[in-house]
Amino acid sequence: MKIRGAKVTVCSPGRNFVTLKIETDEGLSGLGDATLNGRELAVASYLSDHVVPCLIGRDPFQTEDIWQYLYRGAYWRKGPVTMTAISAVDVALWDIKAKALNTPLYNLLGGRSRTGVMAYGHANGRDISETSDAVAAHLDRKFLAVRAQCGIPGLPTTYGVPKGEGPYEPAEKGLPSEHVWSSEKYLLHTPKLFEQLRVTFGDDLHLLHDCHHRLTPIQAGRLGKALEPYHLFWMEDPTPAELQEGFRLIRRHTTTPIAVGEVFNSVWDANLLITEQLIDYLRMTVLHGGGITPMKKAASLAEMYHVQTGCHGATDLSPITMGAALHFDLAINNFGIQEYMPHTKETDEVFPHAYTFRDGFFQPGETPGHGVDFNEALAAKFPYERAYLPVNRKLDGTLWDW
Ligand code: EZ4
Ligand code: CO
Repeated sequence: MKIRGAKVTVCSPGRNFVTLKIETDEGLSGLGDATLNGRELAVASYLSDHVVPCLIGRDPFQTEDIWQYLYRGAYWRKGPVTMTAISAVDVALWDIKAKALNTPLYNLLGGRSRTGVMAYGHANGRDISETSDAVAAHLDRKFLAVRAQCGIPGLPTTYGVPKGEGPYEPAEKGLPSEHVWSSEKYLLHTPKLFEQLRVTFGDDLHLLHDCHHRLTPIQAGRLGKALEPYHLFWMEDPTPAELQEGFRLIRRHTTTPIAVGEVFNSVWDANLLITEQLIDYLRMTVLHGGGITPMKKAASLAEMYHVQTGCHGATDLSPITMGAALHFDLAINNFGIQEYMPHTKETDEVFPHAYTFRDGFFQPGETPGHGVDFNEALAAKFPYERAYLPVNRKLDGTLWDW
């Protein structure tokens, strides 16, 4: 079998997605997601201008060699644009391979290691009572794990909290909006949220929280310590992780489990975090982490150091990534939890998929490949629309992490 061609499509059925379809001379095709929130067109160009011409004529079964060809062969290594593009190729090739062998992808990754993939949903609200209602709505839908975020008194808006009605979507149309931030107000308010959630919902529910890289390590240590009585499943992205050593300081102060890595694109972003056991969950994905090929390796390294996976699964990861991630989650031994945010109805129609959710767990489905399809004709009705994540400033205007 040989790769005959590949096509990149950018569409916006509610938000922007970049999709790669690789076609073979035997009629089989595979799909990969290449979406990089707010920088979609850069990855589309990287693929169509620089990668697709190199794929023609290659054997799609050579997932390892083609990955190395695109990673080592480019000379310029790592970085989110490069690694997202490589991921799209890698996931599409694994999809082709599983389809050719007529088996669901998880069978090529080790087979079924568990009965289902536990996922957590997002409960957001402008205040504690709204967030509490959102948690209750997740319990009605049988979620066993919920991430809770809420607005902070004294701050007009908070990232992660919807401004209007309808499901929450991190990117906003047009140029970036701005949020205002105060770590002091946040640190005072957040323990009150979790105190109330434990009073209302008891101890069994898994509760998670995302700090969006906004704290210094010592502030993160303080928050983790304050949250210990409410035994969180994890505290996510407590501090920016470019300085991996910074997590030593957090670890010295708290036993609250730590998750990090949704912005990582290489195991080299997490080598110290893993080997010094500074984190409990690695959030790198098959999308931004360069595909299934390197994620298998990163997960194996993590397994040796008691680190589990907790793949990022926000709406900017297309259903193709969700499908591929669920096969990965089902197969590896050190899976921890999978994030889930609902896509729009239009997105689900553009990407018909085999995965299903029931009683707190996802199943990737038994369709050969990763089980996610792409309706190109429908996608053409939703052209690209400029959209960005918001930026975040402290009360005095200083640009800060989000
Ligand atoms: O900010 O997906 O845990 N989930 C998150 C998301 C991310 C966006 C970035 O593209 O933090 O909301
Ligand atoms: Co996050």
